[in-house]
Amino acid sequence: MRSVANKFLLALFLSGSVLQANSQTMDEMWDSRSSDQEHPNIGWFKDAKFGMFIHWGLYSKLAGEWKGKRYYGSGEWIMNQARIPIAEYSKEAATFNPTNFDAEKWAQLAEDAGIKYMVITAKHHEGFSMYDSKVTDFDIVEATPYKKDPMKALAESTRKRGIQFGFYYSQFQDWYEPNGGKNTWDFDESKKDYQQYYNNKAIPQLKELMTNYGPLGIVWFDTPGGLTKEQTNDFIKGLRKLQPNSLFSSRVGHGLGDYRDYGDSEIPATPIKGAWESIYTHNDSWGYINHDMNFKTPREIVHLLAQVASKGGNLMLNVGPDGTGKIPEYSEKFLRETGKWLARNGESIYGSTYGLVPAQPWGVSTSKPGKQYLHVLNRPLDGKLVIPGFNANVKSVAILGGPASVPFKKRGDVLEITLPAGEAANLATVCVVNYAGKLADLDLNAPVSVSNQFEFNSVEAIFGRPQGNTRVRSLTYSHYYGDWKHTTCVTGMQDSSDAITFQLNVLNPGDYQIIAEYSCPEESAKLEGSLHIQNQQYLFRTLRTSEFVKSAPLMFIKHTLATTTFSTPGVYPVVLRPVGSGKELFKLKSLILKPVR
Ligand code: FHN
Repeated sequence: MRSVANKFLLALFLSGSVLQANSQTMDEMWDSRSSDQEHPNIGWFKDAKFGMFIHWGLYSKLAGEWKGKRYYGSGEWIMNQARIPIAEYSKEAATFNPTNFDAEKWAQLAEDAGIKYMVITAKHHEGFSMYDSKVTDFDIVEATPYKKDPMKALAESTRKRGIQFGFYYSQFQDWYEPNGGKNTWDFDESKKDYQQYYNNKAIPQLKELMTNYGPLGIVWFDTPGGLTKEQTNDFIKGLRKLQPNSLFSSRVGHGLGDYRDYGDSEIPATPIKGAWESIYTHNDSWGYINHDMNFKTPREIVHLLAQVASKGGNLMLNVGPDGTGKIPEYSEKFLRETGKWLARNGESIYGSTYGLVPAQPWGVSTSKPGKQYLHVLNRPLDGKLVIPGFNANVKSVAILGGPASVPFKKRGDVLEITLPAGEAANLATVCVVNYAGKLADLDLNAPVSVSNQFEFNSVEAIFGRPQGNTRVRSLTYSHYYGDWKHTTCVTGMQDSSDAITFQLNVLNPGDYQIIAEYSCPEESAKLEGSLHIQNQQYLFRTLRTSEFVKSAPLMFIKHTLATTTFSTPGVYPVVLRPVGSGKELFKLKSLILKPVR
């Protein structure tokens, strides 16, 4: 029966009809691929490493303000945040006239930034189509004085520069349509017929996008709903017939799709094999907001790119053009600076896989056959990079875009590289270590380096070994609205049988402060905990910071728990546990070892 239903669904798909089913949540985890084989065209994606996301719609014209009230966070959600009735919101189209839009300028910016693929919103949740659609008049050609289709030009301008082009499509949420998902202020959600929405809008529009704009590198689905896993599989099969080479994001739903998208502004805590992508806003909003000036600097973008690449993934960074079609000045400026860094150091990013040198106080690594690229994000005071556990024969070490050979020495399996002076100005210096032999895969249980050559050494929660009820997990929260943040923390420690142990590889003896960076709600404040190191126990009492509520900020404090003296280099375990109260001690983000100067 099932195969008959699927065939029926496939036929319906191609004729534009899809069966309705129970909705699913945005948090639907990546549980299984639509097949075990990778998409035959996944290679360009895994090599590309750096993409540009563009959120551009009617919301860009509102710029985070409605009837004199300013909204913060996701500017593209203003219709929802302000619960603007369709009758009012749709009128905005009559004055949407993006005469500053210039496809060549946007594509050139992407090229200058070292970007290899671009994904732009064809239709976001607001339901307005930013392309010439025959399915609805609520689109940029029929409903605005602009009357042109910007997507045709952008597709051509990117493609001629060798940049893969793709569309973002909100396949379930559509606040303009009576049967689209999640407009609960104009409609009664319980009376909606999602099947009708898929039949009459989502599927016909996806067909238009996958037929009229040339070969698409990616179709980037978002906030899935209204289909079962089986129906999503058939939905995918129907689309594949239109563009077999196009890659589908995992937000098509049910853990399907051709590569995994993490949560908004989320990087996995450990290296991940396979094809995956972290997506970040450039400021705090996807859509343009004129009062959001929190733009990530070139250094922050480069460090973010290095962090993501060191774990094996792609970074797709979003820009939000304004209602006139202009990309914000600081997005242009900072992306171009990033491009200059990539022009010199791109070899360490493009085509790389996750690094085999575990994260160090100085930075992270990426890999290519016979090479480790060491991204120096935090320059050691003595200019010496120490890489413990480098069990391979080093042939040479160079600086990308700099000296072809820099001094290095090996003491056992410890590699030490002397960085040339004057590199500090670089957003991130990259050492390339050419080696023979095979480096072992990453051991996440390896001790974490601690050195007095840095202002501080942050030992992240993921490197802790939990005992008892203790769990290491990613916590999601936001500051404004929809500007999701993720922090991996040690959680669940409530009794003395619960503990977290870190193994510190102390490279330089001396005095160090031991600081816990944690979040602590009122109910856990003033609880006693203990820190155990070098046969010494240090007791402490927690300090209150903030409650853990997903839609509110999760605030952290840096609390000095102990001062200790390491008399010799070596591996030292440090154990944290509650004295025992039955309440969670705190949510530990990191342990910080700060050399006493
Ligand atoms: O609701 C959308 C949001 O507006 C934005 O498009 C992001 C981009 O990843 N996706 C959804 C929230 O995760």
